Amino acid sequence: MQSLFFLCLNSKLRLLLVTAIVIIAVNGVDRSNFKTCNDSSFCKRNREISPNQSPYNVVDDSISIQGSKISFDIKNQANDALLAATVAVLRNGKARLRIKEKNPMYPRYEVEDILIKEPDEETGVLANRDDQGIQLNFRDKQLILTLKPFRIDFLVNNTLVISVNSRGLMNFENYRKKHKPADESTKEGSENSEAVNQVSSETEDVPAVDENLADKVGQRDEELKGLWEETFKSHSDSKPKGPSSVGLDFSFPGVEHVYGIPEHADSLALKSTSGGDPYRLYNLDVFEYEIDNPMALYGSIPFMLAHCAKSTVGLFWMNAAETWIDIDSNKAKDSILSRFASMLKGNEEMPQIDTHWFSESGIIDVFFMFGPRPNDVFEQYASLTGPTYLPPLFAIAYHQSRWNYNDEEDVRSVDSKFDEHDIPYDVLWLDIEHTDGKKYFTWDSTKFPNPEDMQKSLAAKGRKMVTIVDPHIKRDSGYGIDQDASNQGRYVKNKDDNVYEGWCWPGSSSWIDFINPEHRDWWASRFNLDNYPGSTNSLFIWNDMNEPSVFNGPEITMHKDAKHFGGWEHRDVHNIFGLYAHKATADGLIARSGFKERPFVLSRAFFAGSQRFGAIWTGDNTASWEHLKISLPMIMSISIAGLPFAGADVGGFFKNPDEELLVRWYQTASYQPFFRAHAHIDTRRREPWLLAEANMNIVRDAIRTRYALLPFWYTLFYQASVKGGTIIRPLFTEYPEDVSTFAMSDEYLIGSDLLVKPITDASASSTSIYLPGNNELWYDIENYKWFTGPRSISMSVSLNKIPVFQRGGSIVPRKERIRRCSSLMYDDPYTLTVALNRKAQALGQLYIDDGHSFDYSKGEFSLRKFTYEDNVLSSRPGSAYGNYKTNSWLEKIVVLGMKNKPSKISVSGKNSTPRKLKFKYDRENRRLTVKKPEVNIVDDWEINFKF
Ligand code: NBV
Repeated sequence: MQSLFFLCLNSKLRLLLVTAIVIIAVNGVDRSNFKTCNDSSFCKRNREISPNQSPYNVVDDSISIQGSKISFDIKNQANDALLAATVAVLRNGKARLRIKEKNPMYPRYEVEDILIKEPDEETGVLANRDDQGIQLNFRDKQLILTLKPFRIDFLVNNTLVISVNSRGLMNFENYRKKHKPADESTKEGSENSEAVNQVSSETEDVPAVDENLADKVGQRDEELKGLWEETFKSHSDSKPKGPSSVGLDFSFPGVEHVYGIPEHADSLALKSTSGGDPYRLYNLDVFEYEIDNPMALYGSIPFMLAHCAKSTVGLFWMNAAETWIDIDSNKAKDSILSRFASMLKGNEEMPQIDTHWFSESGIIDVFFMFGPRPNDVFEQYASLTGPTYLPPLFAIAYHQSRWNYNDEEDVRSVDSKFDEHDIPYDVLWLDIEHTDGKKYFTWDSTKFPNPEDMQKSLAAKGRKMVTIVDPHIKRDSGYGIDQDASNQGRYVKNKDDNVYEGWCWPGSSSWIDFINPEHRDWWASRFNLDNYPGSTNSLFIWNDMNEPSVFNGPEITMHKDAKHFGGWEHRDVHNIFGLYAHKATADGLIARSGFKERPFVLSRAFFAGSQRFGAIWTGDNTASWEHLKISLPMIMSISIAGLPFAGADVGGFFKNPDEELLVRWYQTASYQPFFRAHAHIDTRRREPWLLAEANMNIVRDAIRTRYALLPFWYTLFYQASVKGGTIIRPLFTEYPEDVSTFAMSDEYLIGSDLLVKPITDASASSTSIYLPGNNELWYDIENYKWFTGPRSISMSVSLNKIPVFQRGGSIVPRKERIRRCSSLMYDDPYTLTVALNRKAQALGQLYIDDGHSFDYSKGEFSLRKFTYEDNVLSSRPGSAYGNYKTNSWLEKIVVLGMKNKPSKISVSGKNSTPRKLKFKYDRENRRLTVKKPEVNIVDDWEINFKF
């Protein structure tokens, strides 16, 4: 009703109303816009299931075993509904469970395009069968399938690590006809009989469904509301196919900490949800989101990591519908089957985390990863959904954005102010106001009359520009994109098969149906230079609002009964929609370059696999200390879930940060993967030079430190792009046995070699830092003081200090000649900081390529391995061979932890005659500086230290 009323208003009134809604909401999230579990019928239904009464049994004579896979039927004893299941053991410590309907009345959505390939099945799997079930033995692991009730347990080294349906919360709502209560079935034209007719006439080919099913389930339908239609506020969901949720419980014995399932503004170690709402995964545009709660945000990755000192396992629930996850801490003894009791002897109070996952539609398709360590799980997960793409170098440098830089003069002035104040930056961003009336792919010709020249003058300095392109299209017959999309039928449809219309920035809008691969190709081709007038090759893209955000839709998003390609309802594909928009945009940039250049696209919505297409950020945060603090666990959780290229708006999007907060935010974000300042249109300007000079100097230092470390960051991105895994890392992932790190998220590692403790409290004059690792040495990168782990230290932190330590045993590459942007530093020489461990050894890597093209995939890269051992620092090819040449040479080596002064240092190498090198030794700080080794960084060479 409300939406009808809304659409009847004239466009000016509607805009006023939207502005009013936005202004009213300025004081924090309006929770009434978003569902709690109680407002969602499938959430309530699944949460109300009583434990230990599972009606699901494996049908004995349906079982077949083929190699590493067991296929079987599961019967719901309550209504005789049949499910078809397979559980397969996969290569490299993984397994997969799939449960579908045996004879579905309608097809069920199965997520596509997320797995990078069909996973390989494990070989050499041995099967045993008895009357209770089946056991598969593979390497040091076992899978035990119990038949009655259906249950699966995984053991690693004879220790139970995951139990499936051990609490009996499994639920699979088979599609069915609407129940006709006996007294109404005879009444002609009753509401129920209409609905039944509707369902049957919609399905041309309804397969044989157990006729009793509708009645059996129907008894319960009467008691439950929201099965066949659901309303939220003024919105009604017509649910043309009725209820269809799927749910399952997973327990992790021995575990006290679970992580992941972003995106939530919450702690790193996830909290128990008992007594509150479950964690929710439903991509939503939450205006002024609040921290420390399980409400859904812009992105969803249904991946969870369960960790304890002895083991780590991962779970990926591959479902793109709205999903809720309950988490509870328990004691293991209650839920372990008697057949595992022997494993618990003497340890009956073992902790356990119980989780319960349920999605509104789709199938059960879940992957298990057995580690045994966090980094192994990350690799296993990357073998499924892919590692991060390798971004172009500029993308990991500093970005300057705000809503909005007003016109070409503003752009020119901001750009030149960076040079004037000697602050490097790589990318200048334009928000929605750059367009002609929010028609994406256009320019406001008064403010931006010469966009190509504007980009060219940035490009002349080596800089890039990003423009925003949202997925909602203004309905305007004079707008080419709308004309084409309308005429070619590329829009999402509403439940009545008309084009879906909603309200967004441009006013009345429709949404490209990115679920259709042809529409994605069409969208991608919009980025050809000819199709996007005013764009150049140095223009990159930002996809905002792609959850999708629909101002007048339920929960500010699309109606669940809207229709997509393939007949899928929006309910089935909601969480993957934004990923497809992101992918299509990235594909467009790749195609624009003739498939030569790596793309850069920032997306707000994301799903499992988004790491392959670009970066994401944590959306509309607020300029507060709490939001600065929460950016750490938020980015780490996203990173754990396979998406390392993430960041938060520097300074906070809403409101005005004071100078101290802004300085601290720059310092923090300069050590986070995606580093962009951004601000709301109503905030005061806050570019670095607007700060008091002393503060501007600190911000400049923070940005310059980032530029110096770009070779280190780029090498980490390369490593993650090959193997998967994180870039910024919670401490427990590198020190998995150190229990004191398990809930720690106020400090983190970059790779495994730099430890950062951002200062996220106002007026902090000191901080305490935990330095992990038995006998690990940690060197303060500013004053080279060293400390031995594991221990906590306290350190004073004046405004210009952010504690960063280099791990003893590592070699970190830097470029210390900071220029206006990253591309200008391309041929610059390197400095290697060699931090010795207790055995006077160190190891490091450096990856180099052209920084922008795909040529690296044809061998045009160089990967170097630096080793310091037996008083020799050597450079050798790394684990992958490439033949990339560079002019960059090694200009300095700093050795930390050098106990004695060398008598002589000499260099020899393939392309250089042996020479003595000059050096300086600082006894007090045990620091040695070797000057001008002057060897090419990608050559083989050795530097000998004589004592
Ligand atoms: O395009 C305007 C903003 C953008 O600046 C921000 O970064 C996005 O997260 N956008 C949201 C829409 C409106 C926000 C109130």
